[in-house]
Amino acid sequence: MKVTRRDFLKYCGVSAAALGLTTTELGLLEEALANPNGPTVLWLQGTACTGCSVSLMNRISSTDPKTVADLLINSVNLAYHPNLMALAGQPAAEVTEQAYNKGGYILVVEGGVPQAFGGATCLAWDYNGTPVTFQEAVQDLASRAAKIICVGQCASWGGIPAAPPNPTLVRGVKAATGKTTINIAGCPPHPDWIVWPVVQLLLGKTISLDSSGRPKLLYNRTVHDRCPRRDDDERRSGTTGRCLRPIGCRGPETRADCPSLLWNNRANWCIDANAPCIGCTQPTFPGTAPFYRNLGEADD
Ligand code: FSX
Ligand code: SF4
Repeated sequence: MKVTRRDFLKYCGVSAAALGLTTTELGLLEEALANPNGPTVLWLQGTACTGCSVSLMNRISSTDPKTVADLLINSVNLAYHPNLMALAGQPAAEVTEQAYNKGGYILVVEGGVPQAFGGATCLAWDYNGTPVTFQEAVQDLASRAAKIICVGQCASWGGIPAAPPNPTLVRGVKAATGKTTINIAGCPPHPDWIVWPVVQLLLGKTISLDSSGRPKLLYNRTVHDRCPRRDDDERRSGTTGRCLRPIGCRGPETRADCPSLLWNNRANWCIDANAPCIGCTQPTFPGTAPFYRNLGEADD
């Protein structure tokens, strides 16, 4: 099924509240998508689990447009994505070269940048028979990008691949390139968080970032702020003792709107599935402490 710009707009319309879009902005987005000279999007994947792409694809599959491939290739000019594009090898690498020569594209990076061993532990592609490391690809393409969006913890700050002892010296894109990045935090990020900056940039909007490079509008409140298991809410609903703080919930310091947005096509979210928040949108994630505290060690 070929998905049209109208389908993309329909998706944005359905998710307008989550994406922070007004009716006027949806109209402007329609104009932006109709512009054949709209920005090209290049999506690179480095050291990561591909969960960020999977998260995005999961969201799209339940409603129109049906697939993210259709959405991005036919509506936004997604010129390069290792999992979604039909091209591979040299022809795929040439797509990035053409975009580089033109400049002004949106560079989306998923995954961290390993810097040990000359970056040789993660290769982006072969070009004329020569391997190009992910580090080289990111540094080159970042230099001529209009904007850089880091999707997930790994691209933003290194994430799980950079956890100690980090033998391949994985770093986030800003640390590896010195460029300002828009960090879409989460391991993985919610699909609506991933679409949001793309839509904002298509609309020509400026994205205001917090001190960690996360869009303020997406990450302005903690999970704990809106958690239905807070003591006062619990008292109101006549239940008690459901707060997961005793087993290590990181909701009080973690910035995300999971309690209102919900996950898996709005089916549920971690805490309502009885799992404590593990703080996956914080720059310090995963840290060195275990995600769950044994109740035998609980001190509060
Ligand atoms: Fe990292 Fe993406 Fe965590 Fe995985 O690929 S943010 S390991 S869920 O998904 O980069
Ligand atoms: Fe806060 Fe976590 Fe308890 Fe919810 S479960 S009230 S986020 S500490």
